[in-house]
Amino acid sequence: MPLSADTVLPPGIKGPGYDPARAGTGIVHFGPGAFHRAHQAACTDAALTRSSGDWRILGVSLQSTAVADALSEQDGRYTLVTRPGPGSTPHLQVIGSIAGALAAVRCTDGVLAALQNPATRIVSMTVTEKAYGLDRATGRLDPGHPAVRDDLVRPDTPTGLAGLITEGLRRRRAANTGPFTVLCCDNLPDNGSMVRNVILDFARRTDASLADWIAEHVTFPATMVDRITPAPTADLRAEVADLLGSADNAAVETEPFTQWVIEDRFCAGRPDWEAGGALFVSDVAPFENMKLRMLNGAHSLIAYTGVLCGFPFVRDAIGNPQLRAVVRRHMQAAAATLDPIGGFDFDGYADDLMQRFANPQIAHKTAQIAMDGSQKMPQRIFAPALAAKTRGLDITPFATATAVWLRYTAGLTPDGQRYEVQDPRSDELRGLHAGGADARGITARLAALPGLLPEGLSGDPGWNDAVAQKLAPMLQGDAAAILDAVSG
Ligand code: CS2
Repeated sequence: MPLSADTVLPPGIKGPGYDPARAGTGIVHFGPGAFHRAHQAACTDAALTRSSGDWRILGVSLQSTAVADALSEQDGRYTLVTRPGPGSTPHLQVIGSIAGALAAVRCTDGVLAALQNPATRIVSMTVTEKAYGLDRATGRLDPGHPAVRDDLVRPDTPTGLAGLITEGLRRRRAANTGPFTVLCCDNLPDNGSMVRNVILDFARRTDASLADWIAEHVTFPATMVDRITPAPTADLRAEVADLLGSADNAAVETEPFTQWVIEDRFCAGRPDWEAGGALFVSDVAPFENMKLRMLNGAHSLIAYTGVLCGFPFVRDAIGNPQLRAVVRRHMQAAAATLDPIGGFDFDGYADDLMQRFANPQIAHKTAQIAMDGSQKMPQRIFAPALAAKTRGLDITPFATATAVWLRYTAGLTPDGQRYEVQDPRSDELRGLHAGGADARGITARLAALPGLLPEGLSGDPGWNDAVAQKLAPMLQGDAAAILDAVSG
């Protein structure tokens, strides 16, 4: 029997500390994947336990149907497995904050009805960097993004994120049911303003007065989200079935650490997310930059080196003394590009990150993190590189991370294994290598791609030299040579 609202949980496994059936739905969340279930949904569960309220979540999958099906079959219930690390047994908890789930591809009407429902007061999302339809070069809507292009033609039957939210808001305005808060929970800098720009641009292209209404009434708080959550595996499902006595196709596994920093600007109320540890602040940017540059930047460095040099999981890369030292050094270089946060010690943060990365119970695939580099490198590596340059600091750590990403985009390990470079700009990235293993040519072609490097780097011979110098030995050598170039 699959897990459901009626499952009697075995002793020692905690279920919702409130009656989910009595808590109404107040949030529509796009992208109810593993990260959302380990992070915002778990935090909402804590909020409902402490303070109750009509804040359960309707999950909406934009692309796939599998997650929505798994959650629907289980009345939204799923197991959160937390793995504390060496010598500790995993902790299992069944979460009740997800009320249901829809797949937008087969239920646009249902999604729009939920957005229109006055009970919906927050629309949040974890859809990954590439789903927003953001033009990186202008910071505005990219009308050529496939979902945006289709939705601009038929704005009343949208399927993409910007189209759905804009149509939802149009209906709210028409029905006079007031606005909802739009809460971006993806790893993008200034993510509140980013999603605001995208929605306002989309609205302006269909109805200028709607754009004005949104600008006046809808709030778009910025957030920083953090919890390392590997993609769920068959092993996880087998372990959960064994311990729970029920099948659970929506189980997720994660680390104990969780952080959510949120700008407190909610136009229609919010849950008591402090109960789950959320921190409400007036300016998220310092936290966001710290996390993007130190955690995510180091992750990207590990991911590309890992795929090329045979470290399938982050913990394996950290287990290698040479790479461990490089990663710690990268965090230090990233920290030096940040403005101080009062009372916060970046060194201590880096030490904690190293421990989190090393957690032997967390099997976080380097190949998973390596995906979508074109969407991740700008905020993780290029922004701190420019900040380092401006501050007169050494740019080499960032040039190194850029070089190993470029080497990765060749799609071939040094021992001849091919892999797919999964990236919305994969054609352009493949094109970088069209002239063969010529480090200067590859670096120059990268500098010419729009919306990737800031001008302060793409036109800087010092930067391009530093990248090409690091890249050259990586193109010629074996895994050891790549590791040497990364650590040199
Ligand atoms: C990772 C992140 O896949 C990636 O790109 O760097 O998902 C990372 O695990 C999270 O941001 C941690 O909070």
